[in-house]
Amino acid sequence: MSTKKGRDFLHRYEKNPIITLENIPFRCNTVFNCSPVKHKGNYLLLLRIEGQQGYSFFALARSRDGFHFSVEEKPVMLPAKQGPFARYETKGIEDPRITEYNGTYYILFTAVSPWGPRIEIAKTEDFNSYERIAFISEPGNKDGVLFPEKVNNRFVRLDRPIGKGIGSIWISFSDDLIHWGSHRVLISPRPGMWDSYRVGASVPPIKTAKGWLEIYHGVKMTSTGPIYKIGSALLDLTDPAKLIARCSEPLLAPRELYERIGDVNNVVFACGAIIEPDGEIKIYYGAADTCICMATAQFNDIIKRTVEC
Ligand code: BMA
Repeated sequence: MSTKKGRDFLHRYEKNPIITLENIPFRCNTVFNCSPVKHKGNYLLLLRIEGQQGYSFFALARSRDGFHFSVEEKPVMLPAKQGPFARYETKGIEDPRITEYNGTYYILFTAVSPWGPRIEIAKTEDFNSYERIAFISEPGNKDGVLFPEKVNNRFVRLDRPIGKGIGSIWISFSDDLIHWGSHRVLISPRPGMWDSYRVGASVPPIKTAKGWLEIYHGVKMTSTGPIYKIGSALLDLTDPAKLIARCSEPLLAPRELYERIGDVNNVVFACGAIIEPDGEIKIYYGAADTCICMATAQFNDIIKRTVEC
């Protein structure tokens, strides 16, 4: 791992990208936003793959070291073709985000249909079989992330409803993971800044002594299109509807060619991270909607910076 500082707070793995189209054992268009988890001593990545037809689905990659992955022969979740989920997944399933809860891995993802994107929840215990549970939002919502534990006896999630075209991060609460309420706005775009156009939750919130750390994405609109960057914020531990800190600078911005050029230029987009026993955080991110990369930092440094900057 390079110790070179570069222009970003996160350190890119020097052999990025870690997964490209070449690593996928079946024909497809791109592989990008993915969610990592450590399971039985292995690193697993639930990958968003876009097929040649243009819609997305999920496949699984496995690794012993977190750097070298092999992708399973067949996708693990395809858009449902029949049953109650099918009509809301006709344009694909996107951006999985995994949260472990008592040995069950819940996956929040975006189901896309002609009515727009909506958030769906599924679960797996073994990463072999996956069970859809419910839709947990109406259309016009995406970027759902589930907290890893209940707060004040309720499940908590963040999401990104797109009311009036302004994408802010909202928080909601639930007793059963299916019915959600008490919705409140939490983090909004900041005029003039790198996250002035839209913001959305990226990594499921991570508990720290200083609060819940949320690694989110922020978008700035430019004359040639949007630029997606990764940033950080802290939410109050016992009242996560309260924002206590938000870094003014991003943690990572698209700079390398693989982040600059792809199906969608200028995108770094995370859906999950792993914190190692030695305190390093590995953030897995999609680059330019075309490949998967990884970047690291000392987790405590991110918390410190989020509070101070
Ligand atoms: C967002 C999401 C991501 C995607 C990004 C850039 O709205 O849909 O899946 O990576 O746009 O295209």
